[in-house]
Amino acid sequence: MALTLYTVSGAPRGWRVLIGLTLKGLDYDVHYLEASRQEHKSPEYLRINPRGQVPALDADGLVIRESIGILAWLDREYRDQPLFGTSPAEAAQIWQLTLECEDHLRSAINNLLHPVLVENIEMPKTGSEERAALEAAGEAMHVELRFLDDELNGQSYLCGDRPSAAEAVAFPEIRLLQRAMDREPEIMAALGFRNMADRYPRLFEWLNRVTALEGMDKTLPIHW
Ligand SMILES: N[C@@H](CCC(=O)N[C@@H](CS)C(=O)NCC(=O)O)C(=O)O
Repeated sequence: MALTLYTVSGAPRGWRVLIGLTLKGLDYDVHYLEASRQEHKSPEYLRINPRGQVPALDADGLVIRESIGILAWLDREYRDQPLFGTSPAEAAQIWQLTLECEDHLRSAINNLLHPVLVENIEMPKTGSEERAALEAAGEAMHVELRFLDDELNGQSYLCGDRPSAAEAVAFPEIRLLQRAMDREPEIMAALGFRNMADRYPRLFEWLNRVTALEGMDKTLPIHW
């Protein structure tokens, strides 16, 4: 089956699907859209996804949108290397964590990294409303990192000993955080994001473990 993924370089939801395809060892083509040129809002792309969002997957003419829906479809179509486990109990655990990451982790990352990486703000003055908002976003992010670090206690991956859909959803977010720490070290350090290995050692090891999985390098944003 010919699989073509439509995404934007670095878009975390498209990245999820790239990881899902990679974990399953599937061959695929990627059609990168230029967000700066609004290609995801072009009439051609709106015929693929009327919401003008990425990702969308074309599987021999069957077009699927919604990143987690695509992961679920991949798992039904291709049974090897399951993304959602093999037993009801495993599926429950993986769906739970996958949706928690989609909800809590995604919004924590967005609230923190939008001002830091997209708006490129300077560190706001102590006592200002902006400073309080940024510190609150940082603290909400720490809550999520602590949560994931605890989940990794005694296991290699978020839901056990094999990578799953939870990795596909969590990895892009944590990798984006690492990118922000590399690109804006001062502001991130002021918010307590200095060295992930010290504060979140299990999560740091997990990040390295997932990074080292076969084919993961090809999922990284092409503009990095
Ligand atoms: N729930 C959708 C959300 C898709 C989404 O918001 N994608 C972002 C990129 S990560 C996008 O296309 N943003 C551009 C826009 O909404 O105009 C999914 O998980 O696929």
